Amino acid sequence: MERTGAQILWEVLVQLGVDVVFGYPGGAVLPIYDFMLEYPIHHVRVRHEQGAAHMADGYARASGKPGVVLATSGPGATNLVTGIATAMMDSSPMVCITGQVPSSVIGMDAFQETDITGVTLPISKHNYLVSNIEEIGPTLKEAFYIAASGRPGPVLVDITKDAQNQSMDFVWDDSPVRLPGYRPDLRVLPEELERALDLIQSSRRPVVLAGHGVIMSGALKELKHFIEKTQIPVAMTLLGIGGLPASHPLNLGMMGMHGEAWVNKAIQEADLLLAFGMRFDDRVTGNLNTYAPKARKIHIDVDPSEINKVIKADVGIVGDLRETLQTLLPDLPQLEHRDWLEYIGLLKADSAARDIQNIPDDGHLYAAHVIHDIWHYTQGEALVVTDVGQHQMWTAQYYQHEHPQRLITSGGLGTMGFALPAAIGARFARPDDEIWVIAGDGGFQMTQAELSTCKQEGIKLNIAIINNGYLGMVRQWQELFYERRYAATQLINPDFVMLAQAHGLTGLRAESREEVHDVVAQAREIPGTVVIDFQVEQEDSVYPMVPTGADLHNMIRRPVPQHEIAKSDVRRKA
Ligand SMILES: Cc1cc2nc3c(=O)[nH]c(=O)nc-3n(C[C@H](O)[C@H](O)[C@H](O)COP(=O)(O)OP(=O)(O)OC[C@H]3O[C@@H](n4cnc5c(N)ncnc54)[C@H](O)[C@@H]3O)c2cc1C
Ligand SMILES: Cc1ncc(C[n+]2csc(CCOP(=O)(O)OP(=O)(O)O)c2C)c(N)n1
Ligand SMILES: [Mg+2]
Repeated sequence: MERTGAQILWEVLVQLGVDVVFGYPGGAVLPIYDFMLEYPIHHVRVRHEQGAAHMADGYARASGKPGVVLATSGPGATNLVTGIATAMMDSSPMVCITGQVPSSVIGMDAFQETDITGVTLPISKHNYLVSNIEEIGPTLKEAFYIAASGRPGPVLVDITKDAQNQSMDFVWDDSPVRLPGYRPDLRVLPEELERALDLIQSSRRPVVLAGHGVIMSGALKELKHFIEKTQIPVAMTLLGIGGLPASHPLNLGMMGMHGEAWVNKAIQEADLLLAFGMRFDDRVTGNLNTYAPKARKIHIDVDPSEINKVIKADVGIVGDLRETLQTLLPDLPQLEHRDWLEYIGLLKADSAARDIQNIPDDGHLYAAHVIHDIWHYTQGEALVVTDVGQHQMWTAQYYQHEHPQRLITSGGLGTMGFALPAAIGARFARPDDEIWVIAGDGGFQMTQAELSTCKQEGIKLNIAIINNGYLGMVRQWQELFYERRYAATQLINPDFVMLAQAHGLTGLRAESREEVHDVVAQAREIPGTVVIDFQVEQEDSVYPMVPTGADLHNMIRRPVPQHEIAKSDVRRKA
């Protein structure tokens, strides 16, 4: 049947199972928008294209399916850049469709012309410029396949306006995508598995480093089975959180810059590290010259370029983590590491008194109180989306997750402004889940315009603004490393309660710990989006901390106030 390029685009999206698109119109995509209402796909009109990109990313992280963005050429397309880079760093699948000026004027500095394939080349998994109607269908199919297969990532498809307007006979082709040279399905070599098994059996102090790849490959059951059979303790990366229930006795907690002290110490003393779907980010390793000096390394990753990129692997296995663990499991013997686990338990006891913020209610409201209490009242079952900064680290430390895809956070790029739009995207993936945004007062203001999108879409989110009056994480660095010269980090904020009200939403405020329970309870009851302004202690710091480039075991520890020494870990008691 005769179709325009714009119609073909929508038909292909329907065939690929797309149910929601996040976008913003403009001249170069008007032919596509003109047919939008004829197709059964919900379109969320955002307030800024960066918001659309983070929404698609949040949707992808909450569902495992690629999120879809639609934007116009020039400024529409360049507004996507931060969102695309964010998704690229954290391997999140996304397809961004942009309109481009007509092919006859490309290269002539036409109105709103930007070479967006050139701009996004280094920050996308792949991109295309489509200037011919015949390429629209096959290119979109390829784009979705590339975004979601192997190591997932963002793909951009730039379509010229003339290609959108051309017509041709269109029949949906459901044959599988074949791309010579793109091999996301590499098979594991048996001799590598043999070597891995030898190292596992001879190790006395092994640690599994569980990353985002555990969640992306769906290797939850396999990981649990693997560690229970081998009795190997597990350290989580920030993006791996939820890959193993926090309450599992072999789950040590988060590693790295703001990880638990005992976790980093265990890594430094280990004789074997098993890196499962993680990429040894510098926030995880600290000084590479002194990182896990006694440990052999087994690295399993679907992306061959990750093996030996940062850490030299004794055994490098390229393959999907779930499939690799499934192959390994039958040959694994039952193992015990009693002494090692006991030793880590001793390290833990010291850290619990020192590092966990267990401050009695002294009239001050600490961010850790708020996050701990939200965890407590939601019984750890909420989907939590954070922004970037101190509150993000406290969320990783104090909101314990039992399930995967329930902590959504920008790790690699650390993009302030991510939380609110990503949570809106997650809402479309998880219509029935309780969703909490935990954002800093600084980052929230970067994309706060998307409160209007919440109102327009009738979305329910609970938004906790951890309002410390500072760009807290930067202030902390200034306190520790720049002799407290607080240049450009103090914030004069809007009244967040009135801001919510101006958007037709509910605003609440809490200034003391007693008020936390009430505002959380109210927020959970009120049907629409609720913004809570938590006015917390201003000059509080995240501990422990490995300063950039320092040895992983040389953490700055929380000073131990006398009244805290006797207290035990609130999280585990609650
Ligand atoms: C303020 C701030 C502080 C931070 N502090 C910390 C910290 O203390 N600790 C910490 O851990 N992080 C911290 N981070 C996050 C850090 O920067 C990285 O984003 C994070 O460590 C990356 O985790 P990852 O390697 O598991 O995930 P990713 O970066 O997403 O990497 C996932 C890996 O899994 C692989 N993979 C994907 N799919 C599969 C599959 N199917 N099979 C096998 N492999 C697969 C990918 O190829 C990739 O190599 C911080 C970030 C910020 C913003
Ligand atoms: C877009 C962007 N700009 C700058 C930074 C650098 N940065 C990292 S954390 C941070 C402070 C965040 O402040 P806030 O949102 O108030 O959170 P807090 O640390 O106070 O919890 C800044 C400026 C960043 N990560 N992202
Ligand atoms: Mg702040």
